[in-house]
Amino acid sequence: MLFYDSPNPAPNPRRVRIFAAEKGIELPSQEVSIPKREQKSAEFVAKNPRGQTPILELDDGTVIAESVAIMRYLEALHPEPPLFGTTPTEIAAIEMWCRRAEMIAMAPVGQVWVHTHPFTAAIPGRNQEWGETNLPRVADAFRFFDQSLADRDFIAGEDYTAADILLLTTVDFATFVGCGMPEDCENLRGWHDRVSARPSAKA
Ligand SMILES: N[C@@H](CCC(=O)N[C@@H](CS)C(=O)NCC(=O)O)C(=O)O
Repeated sequence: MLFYDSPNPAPNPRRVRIFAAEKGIELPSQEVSIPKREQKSAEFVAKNPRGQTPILELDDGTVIAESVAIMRYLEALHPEPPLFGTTPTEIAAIEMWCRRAEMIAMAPVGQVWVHTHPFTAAIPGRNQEWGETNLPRVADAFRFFDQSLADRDFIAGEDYTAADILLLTTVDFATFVGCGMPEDCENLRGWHDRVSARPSAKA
């Protein structure tokens, strides 16, 4: 298999790298440069019509796009340690927090990134005002996660899971974009210190 990766600050390939590091999986990788727009080359778009990284190409030519789908594939191949849960309740809780990380936090961070950041200035259809409208949504999202972390060490419960990976990559990308967690988010900051101290966070 071959993992088509893009370096930080790209948050979605980083999810997979952290996930693989937690599992001790070595992924043969090829870098796709987003600044050079290699993800839009005809060769890459033939593999992923969305023109985005990451993707995982299997030896039989199957291409898995979407970072969470790749994480699920790796979990199925390497169930230990489980990062998507094992009991029905754990599986549901982790899914709930993964979806919340993506929809409540990552979605508005993505809008701030695409519509306000200097790196994305050339993107057609950019709307600075819309991007700025999302700034309070990002802060609200981080405060929601902050409150949720008041009574536990990790976002989906007492164990580190895929949901922590999605939230960590979102928080770090938001910081890069310039809309990091508000000062008053003490629980979120404590959680961030905890998950960032894991060796996998260096990915
Ligand atoms: N939902 C996708 C999002 C993929 C995505 O947005 N990838 C970014 C890198 S983090 C990308 O390729 N951006 C360049 C572009 O959209 O042209 C996933 O989870 O993999």
